[in-house]
Amino acid sequence: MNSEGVIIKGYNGFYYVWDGNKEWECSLRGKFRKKNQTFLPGDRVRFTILDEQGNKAVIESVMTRQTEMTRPSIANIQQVVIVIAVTNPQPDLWLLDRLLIMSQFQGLTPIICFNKADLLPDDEVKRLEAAYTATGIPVFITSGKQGGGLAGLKGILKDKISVLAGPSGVGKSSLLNAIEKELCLKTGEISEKLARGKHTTRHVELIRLADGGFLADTPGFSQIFLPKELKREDLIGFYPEMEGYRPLCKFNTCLHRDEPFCAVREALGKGLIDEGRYERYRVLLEEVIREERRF
Ligand SMILES: Nc1nc2c(ncn2[C@@H]2O[C@H](COP(=O)(O)OP(=O)(O)O)[C@@H](O)[C@H]2O)c(=O)[nH]1
Ligand SMILES: [Mg+2]
Ligand SMILES: [Zn+2]
Repeated sequence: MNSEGVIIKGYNGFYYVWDGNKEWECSLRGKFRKKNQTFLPGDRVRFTILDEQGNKAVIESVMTRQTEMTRPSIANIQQVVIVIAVTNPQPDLWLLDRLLIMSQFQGLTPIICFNKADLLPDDEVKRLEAAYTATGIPVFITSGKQGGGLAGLKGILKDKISVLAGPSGVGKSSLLNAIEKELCLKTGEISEKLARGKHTTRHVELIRLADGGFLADTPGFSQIFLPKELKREDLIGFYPEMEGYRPLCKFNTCLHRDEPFCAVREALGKGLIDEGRYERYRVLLEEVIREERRF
């Protein structure tokens, strides 16, 4: 009998495939080994059932990947949840803006999550959120520790393959554990990871969500380089709240620095664009220009 599903992890030469109802331990046909073809979590595969009771099957074919992400290697990611702590560690808005550029550049939908909201007064959290309201990018305020704000976040993760990104220590693994715990309570599953109390980020794995969809954890990182192919005049296109003004600039080569009749700067002057966002744009623009010159 044939079926299809999504690889949620590879481990010890087996691939674990979720078909919408249960998990199958799948081996590979020899032809894949000969071709040295590798499979990633997120890959959609067709498989033949070998042992219904024992949940054993063999993978027959893999469908074309829509997206492919490295470090960690995951196929068919649709959304990137960029997690930033409102404090402890201090919010790194440079990294947030770089990740927003990167994810859009790769064709992935960004989502912002300001976590550890329990540690900061509401008005200060609101101020962080306000800088990103005009972007139209969804912003969630959460506390992975106390469970606050998780309902909204879970809503947007439904039926999608999403990945958590952001610096280390911001609470990515805690968020994942909080979300997975609910799945286990709902389905009565016993998770080894929960028994151990903590996720490890060594094995790349998609975590099933209770309402459908998958979420993967990633280890933190502190540095993100902008894509080498990014051109100076295209950078503004990754600032959703600014790019709408670009066609109104007098010169179509405008980089929105100090050119006359720049509609982006006029909007900034009217308070329609967040100053911090614009200042970081200016610095990242110089970085893009420096990179262009190196090649
Ligand atoms: N106060 C508070 N602490 C949190 C929250 N989320 C995570 N933490 C703590 O922050 C630390 C880092 O969390 P972790 O999930 O490992 O962060 P990761 O490196 O991004 O995966 C741990 O000590 C957590 O208990 C939160 O929402 N509120
Ligand atoms: Mg972690
Ligand atoms: Zn301009």
